[in-house]
Amino acid sequence: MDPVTIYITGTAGAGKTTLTTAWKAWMHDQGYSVTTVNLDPGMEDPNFDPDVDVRDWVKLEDVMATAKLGPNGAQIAASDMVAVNLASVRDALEPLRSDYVLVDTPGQVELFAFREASRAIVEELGGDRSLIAFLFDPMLTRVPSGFVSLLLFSSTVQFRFGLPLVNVLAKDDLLTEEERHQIATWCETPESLYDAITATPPRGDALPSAELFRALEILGPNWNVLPTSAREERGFADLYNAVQQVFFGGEDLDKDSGRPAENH
Ligand SMILES: Nc1nc2c(ncn2[C@@H]2O[C@H](COP(=O)(O)OP(=O)(O)O)[C@@H](O)[C@H]2O)c(=O)[nH]1
Ligand SMILES: [Mg+2]
Repeated sequence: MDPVTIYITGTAGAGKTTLTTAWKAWMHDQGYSVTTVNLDPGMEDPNFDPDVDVRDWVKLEDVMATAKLGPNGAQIAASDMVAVNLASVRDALEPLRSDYVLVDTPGQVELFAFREASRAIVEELGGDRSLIAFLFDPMLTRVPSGFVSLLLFSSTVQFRFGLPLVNVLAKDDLLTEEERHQIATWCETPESLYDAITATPPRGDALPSAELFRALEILGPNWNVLPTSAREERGFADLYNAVQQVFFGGEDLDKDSGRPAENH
């Protein structure tokens, strides 16, 4: 069976790289077979040691030097060059034969979500056993307008890729108990989020919050945002179960094979 490939995406600094490392360690401890891939040509995190690193083929600093581009232009050029080198990434990944592949995506979400090359990357790397984990930044999530904006953003990403998507609240150790409870309530009862977002009237000709919320309801996003903390190693079992739910309908996996246990 082909591996389940999970693309970890979200706004810059949301915690993608840290979560990729911590979740891999957790899966490894549980006895699941997992590998990590770095798709960020600009990755400079010394704590991240991916099994397959696109920087073996495309490095942001090299693109800047050879194409004489500034960091922004080079990031765009480099993310397109990743697509060109994808066969090499796949060839490096193939002999590792894991059941799960965690893919860390470029720091800036738009380089993954809004570049045409990314669709080709996802298609070639994970095919129809791909899933997107969209990270919610805790500082945005705790504010009603930030939370609604991230729900809209994650729906946009899901729409772009046409893939299953799991919403993940990252770094929830940075939130107070009260904030965590508030976010959980918004997830469980969207009406409470409606009340929160309509409490402040919009200024000038800003889009009325109530209308925006109705649009969100029609979109029918996944309201559930799974709380995690890579720092405190929390939430990984729930995240893993959410992935299971998508691909195996929630069956237990056999710890030796990482596949659904046959006698269940
Ligand atoms: N408190 C806390 N900080 C975190 C956590 N995960 C990541 N960070 C910090 O958030 C910053 C950005 O993390 P990083 O993984 O590089 O984000 P990325 O740009 O989305 O890949 C770094 O300073 C991390 O140390 C977490 O679970 N808790
Ligand atoms: Mg990163």
